[in-house]
Amino acid sequence: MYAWPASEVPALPGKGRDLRIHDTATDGLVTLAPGPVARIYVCGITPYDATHIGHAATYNAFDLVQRVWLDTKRQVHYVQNVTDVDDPLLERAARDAIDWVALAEKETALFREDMTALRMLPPRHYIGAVEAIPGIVPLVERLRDSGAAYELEGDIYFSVESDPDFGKVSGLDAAAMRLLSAERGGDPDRAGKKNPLDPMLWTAAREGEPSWDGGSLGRGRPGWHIECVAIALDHLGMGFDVQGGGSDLAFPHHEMGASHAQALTGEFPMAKAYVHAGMVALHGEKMSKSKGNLVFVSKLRRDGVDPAAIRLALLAHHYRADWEWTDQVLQDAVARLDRWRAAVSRPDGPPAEALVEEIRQALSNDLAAPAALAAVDRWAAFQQEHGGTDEGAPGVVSRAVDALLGVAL
Ligand code: 5CA
Ligand code: ZN
Repeated sequence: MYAWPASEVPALPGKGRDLRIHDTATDGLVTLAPGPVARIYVCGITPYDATHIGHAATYNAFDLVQRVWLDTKRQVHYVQNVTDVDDPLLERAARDAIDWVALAEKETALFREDMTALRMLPPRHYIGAVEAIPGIVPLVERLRDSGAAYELEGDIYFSVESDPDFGKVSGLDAAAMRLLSAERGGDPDRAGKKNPLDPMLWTAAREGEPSWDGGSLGRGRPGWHIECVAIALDHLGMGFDVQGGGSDLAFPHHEMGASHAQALTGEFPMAKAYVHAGMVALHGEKMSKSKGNLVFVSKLRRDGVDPAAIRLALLAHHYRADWEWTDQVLQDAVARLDRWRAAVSRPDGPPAEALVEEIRQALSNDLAAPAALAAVDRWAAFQQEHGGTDEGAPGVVSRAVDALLGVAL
């Protein structure tokens, strides 16, 4: 699939610091030391509804990861998927009596527009589940042939017990896993499974549902976790730097993905850091397509909200925090954007070098965006009150805010 256009990332004087970031698997901070090309996989949308602020907040976190790496003069190899066939998409299409392909295409197109407006850097490879099927089938065959997977009434399940490292990503106990499995796409109560947690790798063709040729697996469609593993291994290979998503993906999605990859390659972990963003709520509950308590990025844009203000609203919260979207959050961001724009609209101002270093330091320390915003706030307030004589300082600030925070002033 094609992704979306890249906004330019201005080069800054000097060089950024290596990223230290929280890894869910070790529940601690790790300093990543990627090679000249840093590798990141971020789980993409299931396109059955428009991009909401929760999605945007999660993609904002991983956009910052890339901006920190780019500032260390590395290249970034970024891969993202689109879960363009899965139960929730098919269910929504059936509910609304529309073609599931048309629904997926429409919502993916809107996602691209939202990402472009928010200045999120595009993935180098943007891969749909459907187009990944030819790569998924041989992996499932290998898992079955090696005994890590088994058949149940035509469906193929992965056996979590085949992986000695199972549980190491989320660190959850069996009871918690079972609850989350039922909530998040699993089927722990299906009779005949070896372990209730075992996830589906290949769903045999069902009446009225789309299906594809699965070679020796028979016709069917891919499971959710193997989709991301196949795409990640194909485009990045084992041991890439970051796998990212919201905290609701730690279990089962990233746990199962690590297990599939372990069974396929004998290695753990698939990613050096498992990075998870907090959940954004609305009216006290996690924003979710299934609940419908959503604030859409596209709706805000249609209402005339500057995408840079939306971005600042996201940046005002630490990526690991769970937080609540309110009108006040947006108003504060709009006011901040006005202050910053006024401050950089003059030809000179207070020196900017220390500010650039403060932003760098904040972001390299587990993406502390709120601290970066506070530093820019202080510079802008000083400019407002006292001005300054450094020619070109406002330009430096403007480029730093663009390059490191993705906000165009
Ligand atoms: N297609 C799969 C990943 S392979 C999926 O989870 N799609 S999604 O559309 O449901 O979510 C896309 C991303 O947004 C995921 O990383 C998810 O964790 C994140 N996300 C969903 N809801 C929220 C929320 N309320 N707050 C923050 N992030 C969220
Ligand atoms: Zn995924």
